Amino acid sequence: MEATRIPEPSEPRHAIRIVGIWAGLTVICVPLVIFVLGPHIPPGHASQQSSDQHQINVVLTTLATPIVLMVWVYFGYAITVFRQAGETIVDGPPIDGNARIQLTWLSVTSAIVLGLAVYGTIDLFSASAAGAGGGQGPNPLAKPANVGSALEVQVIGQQWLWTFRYPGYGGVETATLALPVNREIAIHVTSLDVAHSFWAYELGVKADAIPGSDNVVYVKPEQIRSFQVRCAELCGLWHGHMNTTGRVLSQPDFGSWIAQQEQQYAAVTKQLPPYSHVYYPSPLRRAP
Ligand SMILES: [Cu+2]
Repeated sequence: MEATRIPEPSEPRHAIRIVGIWAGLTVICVPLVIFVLGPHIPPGHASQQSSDQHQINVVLTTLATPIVLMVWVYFGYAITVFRQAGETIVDGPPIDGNARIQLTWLSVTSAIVLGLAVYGTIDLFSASAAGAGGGQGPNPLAKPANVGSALEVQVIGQQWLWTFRYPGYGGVETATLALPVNREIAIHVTSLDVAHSFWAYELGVKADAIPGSDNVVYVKPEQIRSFQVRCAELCGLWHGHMNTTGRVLSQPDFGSWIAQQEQQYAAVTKQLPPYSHVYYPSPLRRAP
């Protein structure tokens, strides 16, 4: 009975073949990922922040491509070439470690992970990313340079709708969100009842809406267009309906829109509590 299969002298150099197939596919696929798939990777270019996230997603997908190809090529090669032809199942030779493969594997993966950590940290604080805030409370670490001149807009979540407040325009509260293009905007996100999450994915913006918290995100819209606003935190029965459509307007259009809102809601604005970064509505005064 044959215990182990001794490789024939004519056995092909499998490793060289596998690496050759992998290298060929990598040379073909990486440019395809960058130039063909890349432009379609979300979240697009609606704002400075979404462009930056788009670029990072393209970098990550490009880096993942050779790794995925290596897994697929090895898998395909193994099931094609190393397939057991007959009935007998024979163990492979007992291999106890391979220093060269282990060293290569550890150094390549360490270089990728550490390189991405440095790249991500530099990008987070760079002028081009402009600090998205990230909804990390009232004083986020990464802020845009011109944070002082940002237009403040408040997003208020409640079961199950969003309202928006503009403290620079008499504290008017609106049912739709409009933002001026090419202007730094500081979005202050809070909630009146339970945890929600304000997510405007085309703008590259997401922040938790927590009662009693003021979570700030920064965004600079760069395209005149509409965008989706969704709640991204399960917040009760009608969570799935907690969405609306926001608009990025030209600066003159935004000026006339907000003037119209101020006029239309003047009587309501007088009844609102003064503008604040958080509100504590009395539970007794809420609708049953
Ligand atoms: Cu929700």
